[in-house]
Amino acid sequence: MKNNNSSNSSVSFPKSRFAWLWENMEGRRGLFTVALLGTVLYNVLQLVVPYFSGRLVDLFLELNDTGASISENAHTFYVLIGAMVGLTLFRVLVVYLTCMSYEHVSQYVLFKIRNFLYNKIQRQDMKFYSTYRTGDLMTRVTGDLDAVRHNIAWVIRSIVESFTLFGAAAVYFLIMDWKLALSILVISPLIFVIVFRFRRTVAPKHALLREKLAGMNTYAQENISGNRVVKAFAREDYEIAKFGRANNDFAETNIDTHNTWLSFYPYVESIANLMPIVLLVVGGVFIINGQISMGEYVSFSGLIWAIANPMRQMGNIMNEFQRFNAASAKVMEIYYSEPEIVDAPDAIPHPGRFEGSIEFDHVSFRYEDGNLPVLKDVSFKAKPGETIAIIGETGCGKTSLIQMIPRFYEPTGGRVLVDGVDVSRYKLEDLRKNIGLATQDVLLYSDTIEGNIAYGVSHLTAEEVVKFARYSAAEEFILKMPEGYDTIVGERGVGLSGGQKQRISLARALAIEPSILILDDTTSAVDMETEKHIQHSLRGLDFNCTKIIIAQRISTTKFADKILVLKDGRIIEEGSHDELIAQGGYYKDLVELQLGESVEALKASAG
Ligand code: DUT
Ligand code: MG
Repeated sequence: MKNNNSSNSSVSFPKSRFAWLWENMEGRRGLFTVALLGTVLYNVLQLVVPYFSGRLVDLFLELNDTGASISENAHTFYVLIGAMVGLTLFRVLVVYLTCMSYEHVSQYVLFKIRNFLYNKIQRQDMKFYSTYRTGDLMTRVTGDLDAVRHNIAWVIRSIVESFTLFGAAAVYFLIMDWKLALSILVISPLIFVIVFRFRRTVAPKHALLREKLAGMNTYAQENISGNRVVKAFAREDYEIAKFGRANNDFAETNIDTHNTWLSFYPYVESIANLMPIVLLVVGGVFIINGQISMGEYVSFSGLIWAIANPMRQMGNIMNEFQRFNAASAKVMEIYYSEPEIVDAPDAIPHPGRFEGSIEFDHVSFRYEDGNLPVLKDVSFKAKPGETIAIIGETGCGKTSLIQMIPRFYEPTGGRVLVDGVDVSRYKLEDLRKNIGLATQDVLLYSDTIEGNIAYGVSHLTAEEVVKFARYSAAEEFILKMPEGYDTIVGERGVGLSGGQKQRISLARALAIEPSILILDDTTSAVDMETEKHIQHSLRGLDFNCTKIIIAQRISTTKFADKILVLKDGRIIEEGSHDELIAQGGYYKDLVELQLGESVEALKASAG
């Protein structure tokens, strides 16, 4: 698998990140808006309490006899205290409810996008799967998506919070005393300059960090699923060291990313700390001059944090926002990806069975990432019910050829026709439902044997499962299994031999009673006797079916109506077993090689 998808964060998407989030919030947009308003509200309320304390000071403390003034104005005093306590409690309630709402909305969006992505990934074509590494895809639906969630639950909230707090405090200061307010606020733009510089430094680090994480996940995923190979070559230490390096690399990148803020932090902190000093000096002078009251000064200094803290918080927010930026690009890339092989807009529906005729009409093909043509001007026909065998040395293009029939790939030249119609004209689902495919590397699901056989037709009865197991000569070994057809196989179940797996995969392909059956080296791992049984049942299937069989053994190809000999992507010989032997070419040599005797000698001994 290639890794050419690592850093295309510059790709453009149909929607901006925020428009995309908004789109996925559908159903919870109202709640999210209310939460945002709640955030604005509780931050404004944060300023009201200091306002009241300022009023208290002015009303009572500035007088000479505080005790006497409190007892005289007891009513006002208690109202002010009560309002402060009441407002604080109310504010806590609003904070609680808004936090719950953000969490709820973020989980809702996470759930929605994750399902959407899974759906997207399921429907991708072969090219997608050879482009993206599994570990990378896993990272997108887990870690990256979580960064998106975090953006809703925390980053957006923090931005609104900081700006409200700062804005409200600034307005409040300006109303109280614009000169004192300006002398403090004039410092703040400096912080924005620093934070934007920080953004430029940290953004590429987050992109890198995200790649390292995906890389590490890919190592882990490949080594866990490929652990038999690791063991076979006794490469555990090597793999552990390799993972250790990836892990270390990730940790270091992480530290580096977080340290980035540390190099900006002293400036921001100094500027933030400058504000109370300015207040002390300028405010002090203003009090002496009588320009502001003591109470106003108390309100100012009680609120100076509302200006300074959002400034301090900016770095943190920017950091998390860049993480979201890097991650969301990865998520959106999959979100907006489209398979290249899709139904034509005017695709022909074909709900029923196909007759099963196949025609390759001057088909050529090359893989997008390969530079050599894999198929060159391949033409042949198969009538409904016929058996076509394809033989040829490894890498000559057999698997590539059969992948054109279910449209896993599309020819770069020529056409593939099924029932006389170009396969690209059918609806993909209708076409593929009619094709039973047993691939070269067998993958069984962690499910019962019965479940695996019935994978393509969930309503298959137990009798039918047995029937298809018999066709593929699998019944005997299945019955010897601890729980017969209910034995769990696959990753966590009992192990099966290569030939056993092949037979289950053959039964699975047969179970859909396809109009076209494609077997890619499906009997390569079974013994001659079993293969004979399979060949026999394939000839006697109780449904009509055109068969394309890729094989290496003459015993498999012998009974085919037509044998195609493929060499370097070209058909070099074509005909029945006898015809090809008579022709005396590659096929005849192969027969002799496999039988260990010359054809002539065999004929003579047969008499
Ligand atoms: N190839 C690619 N990309 C792929 C698959 C194959 O470039 O995703 C190349 C490898 C090979 C050629 O295409 O050179 C044909 O491969 P194919 O898998 O069709 O060969 P085969 O005839 O099925 O070989 P085997 O008998 O080993 O299965
Ligand atoms: Mg192959």
